[in-house]
Amino acid sequence: MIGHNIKSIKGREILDSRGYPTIEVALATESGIYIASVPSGTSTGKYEAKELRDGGDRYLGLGVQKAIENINQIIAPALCGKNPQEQQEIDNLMIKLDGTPDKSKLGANAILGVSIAVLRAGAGAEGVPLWQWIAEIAKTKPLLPFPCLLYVEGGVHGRGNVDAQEFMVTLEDDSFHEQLRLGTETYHALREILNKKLGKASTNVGLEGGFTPPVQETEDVLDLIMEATKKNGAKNLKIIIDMAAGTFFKNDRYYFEGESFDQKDLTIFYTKLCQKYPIAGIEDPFAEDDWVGFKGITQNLGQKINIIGDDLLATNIQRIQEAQKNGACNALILKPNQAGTVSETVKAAKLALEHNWDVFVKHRSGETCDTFLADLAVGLGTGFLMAGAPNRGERVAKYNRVLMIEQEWQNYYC
Ligand code: 2PG
Ligand code: MG
Repeated sequence: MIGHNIKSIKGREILDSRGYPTIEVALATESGIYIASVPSGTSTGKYEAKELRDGGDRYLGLGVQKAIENINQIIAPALCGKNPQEQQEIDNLMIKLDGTPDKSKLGANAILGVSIAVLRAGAGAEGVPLWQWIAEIAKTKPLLPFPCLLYVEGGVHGRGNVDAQEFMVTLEDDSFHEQLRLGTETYHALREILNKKLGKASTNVGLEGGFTPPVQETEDVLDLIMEATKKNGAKNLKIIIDMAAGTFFKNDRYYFEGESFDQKDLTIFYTKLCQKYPIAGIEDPFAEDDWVGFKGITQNLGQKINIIGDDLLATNIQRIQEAQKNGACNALILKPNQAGTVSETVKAAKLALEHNWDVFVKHRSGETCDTFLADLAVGLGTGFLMAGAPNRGERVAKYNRVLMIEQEWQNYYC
């Protein structure tokens, strides 16, 4: 009889897709070794669980050796011998060992790496794919997601072009693989248009594989995307923009495209965009503490489009509850590293789903090739996966994992 209890846990320092250190965890049971790694953001919100970084000169102060020491010397001894299928109990134990509200003592990066490795070991003990194990522990109905493909990047991801951070697209078709094909062909159509109109350098890509053309205005980007869609004959295109408005908010004003806006003017700007383009959602249209701005836009546009809380909600149960109580938004960005454990991530998703919110499982600008997000989106049945452009290995890895699940799916449901 093979034992499934945790035998050892080890952390190591690896690089993320931006060339900054992050954590990889290897967890062993008698039945196997389970690996997990942790992403990291650039436009990080202040309500996220805190990553532990070393400071000093090494790796520009971004080393994670202290967090790894916490894994090897504090978390591992406490978890060895435990049954990895007790996800909630193990996550609670790590939260207790940390003892801070934002996981700043042991580091949310340390805790999340272990939490995902435990989840993988739990699935291994059960002998089922990860997405199915997630559905089992979360008591959710699995569903293949729509890919929300990133086409253009600006703001702090794109370096000096348009101020809005991300322009994403969903396209309707019968299956995930057809949606991915159509979306990817349209991405290549956009590359051709950019090449022709703005020269080769305009198809350089940003942190998440989106093009970073030298255009300054949101409408210019949207026109280019519409042109690419028409060229490719793609139907039912929907656009989602991540404004990441916190990145251009200062002293109660929004400094955007060479002008300064208050909440009312910015809402008018968004309303006009929605009248002109097929926009399905706006993520972080206002800064993370601007509840007034969020409430206003949800009242105005919330019937028609998703007002999506990312930095506003930070995958945090209390903030989601607050937003539901006062109608500040109507959709959730779900990022496991904002919460810091698998169990809290699951709770956040369920809270949103029970409220009939759309839930977008989302990557970070600093990613690894870990494909956990794909299983998470399928297992929780969130309906949407935002994993960047169909370009850059760490982005494509997640979409490719859904393609694999699509085939596994046949064995379970067809
Ligand atoms: C966001 C994320 C992911 P970052 O704002 O939604 O695109 O950006 O990981 O840089 O915080
Ligand atoms: Mg965002």
